[in-house]
Amino acid sequence: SVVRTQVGALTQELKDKEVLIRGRAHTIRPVGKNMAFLVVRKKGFTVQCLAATQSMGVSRQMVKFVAGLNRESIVDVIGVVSVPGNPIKGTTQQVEIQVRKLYCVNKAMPNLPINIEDAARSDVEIENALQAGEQLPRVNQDTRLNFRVIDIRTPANQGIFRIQSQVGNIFRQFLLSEDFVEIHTPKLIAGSSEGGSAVFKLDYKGQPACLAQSPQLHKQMSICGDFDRVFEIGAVYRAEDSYTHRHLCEFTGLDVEMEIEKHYSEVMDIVDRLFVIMFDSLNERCEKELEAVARQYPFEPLKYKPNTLRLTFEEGVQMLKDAGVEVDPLGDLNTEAERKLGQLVLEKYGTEFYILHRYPLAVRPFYTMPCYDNSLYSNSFDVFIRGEEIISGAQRIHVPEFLAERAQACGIDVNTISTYIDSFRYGAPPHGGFGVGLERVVMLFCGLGNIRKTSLFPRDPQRIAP
Ligand code: ATP
Ligand code: AMO
Repeated sequence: SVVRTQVGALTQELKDKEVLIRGRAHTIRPVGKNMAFLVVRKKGFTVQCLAATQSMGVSRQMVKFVAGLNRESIVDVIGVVSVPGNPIKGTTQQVEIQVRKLYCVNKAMPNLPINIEDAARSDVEIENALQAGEQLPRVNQDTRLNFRVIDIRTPANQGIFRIQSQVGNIFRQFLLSEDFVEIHTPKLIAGSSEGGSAVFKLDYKGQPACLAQSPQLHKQMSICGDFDRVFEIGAVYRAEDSYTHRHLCEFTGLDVEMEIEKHYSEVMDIVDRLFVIMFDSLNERCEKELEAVARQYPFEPLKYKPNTLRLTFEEGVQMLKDAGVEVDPLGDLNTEAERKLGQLVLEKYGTEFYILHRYPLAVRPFYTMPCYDNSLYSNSFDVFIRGEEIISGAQRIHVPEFLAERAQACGIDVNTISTYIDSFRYGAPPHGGFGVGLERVVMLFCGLGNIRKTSLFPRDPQRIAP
């Protein structure tokens, strides 16, 4: 009887057993008219199958059929497992299947727009081949993204999105275990939630509306509604107008909001514990995936400490000044200064993950609580991996009159957020929270230089397809 099994489960223990596997025709190599090798791939595992007229009663016609398969077609292979004398090169499974029958379940088109092994090649491989006088095709990013369905079949991409899935899982597991409630806030809202112009506007049955720039207003309103601690994993929309390596027009936000007793450090404590557990768990659960990513895009494992370093913005500015970098002490750090500070922190403290807090109030959103001791600064923070921002967070203003005043001062039309401001008139506890960009976490944890690599179907100012 035939054993239905998976490519990844094919071991030498199955020797002489007849098996049925389903997978893709990864590569096809005919040898003369009487033999054809077919490598079948499933979930990143590969096995070599041999269709030969000398064995299993295979006809010449059958060999021709195998030889003529289009790559990436879906096939069912029935055959007997054998263990070859010499190790098989280039497949993950160390057995071979002697094909008895083969069905093409659904065929792929003959010449795919990109080849998996071209898309899976590392720059180093291409350079080495060049040195040896051989030219290997390089698939550029736009082509990859245009044919993303094929591109995401590469081992590195399979790894990236399995890691991404784990980031979301670990986030949810940790927060549920800390008594947070998962919420789902509306993505169609009346106005901008972050201030600024990067908003997608739309017509909501005759009323002006927009796509939520964050769940900010509604996560805070949920706190006013007596959920002490909430989180959300959801889509965030930003009408960014410039094309950068780290901005998308739609990304996944991991958002947290919680009551606090006294100090915004309680929010930073959650960030600290969550992310140390996150990194430990990723290293543990995603070993294979991280290896697959590193094989194509080499990177050093992230350096982090069991207790996350916290620096004040003023301390950060001083470190930059000492290194000869001029920055506005009450302005924001630009991308270059953030990177430089990341380097300085690594040299001085040996970590690539740290929190910078007490930002100047002027560069934070209207809902941010000023510092009690100095209103030029605020009870807020950003969190960095390898010198790039992954999180913004803060204590929020919970006094309605002050909130309205700050919104106005920041140029926001208070009418568009009146229900939000009113929420604080019904009694609101002190609270704070933060927002994480999922794609940025994966990009920076894996040292990838472009956020399009960690977005399954990225939306940027130039792309809304596929
Ligand atoms: P966030 O939206 O959380 O603040 P961010 O990474 O966009 O994340 P910002 O504080 O907006 O951070 O900006 C930090 C720096 O990043 C800016 O000083 C600017 O140099 C650069 N930057 C931000 N947005 C853009 C953009 N759309 N295009 C180009 N550069 C940008
Ligand atoms: P902020 O605007 O800093 O804060 O966004 C939070 C985090 O989201 C990510 N991010 C982005 N990722 C991809 N493409 C973008 N265009 C983009 N913009 C931001 C970053 C950033 O750190 N409401 C606050 C959070 C809070 O205080 O709770 C907010 O939205 O990783």
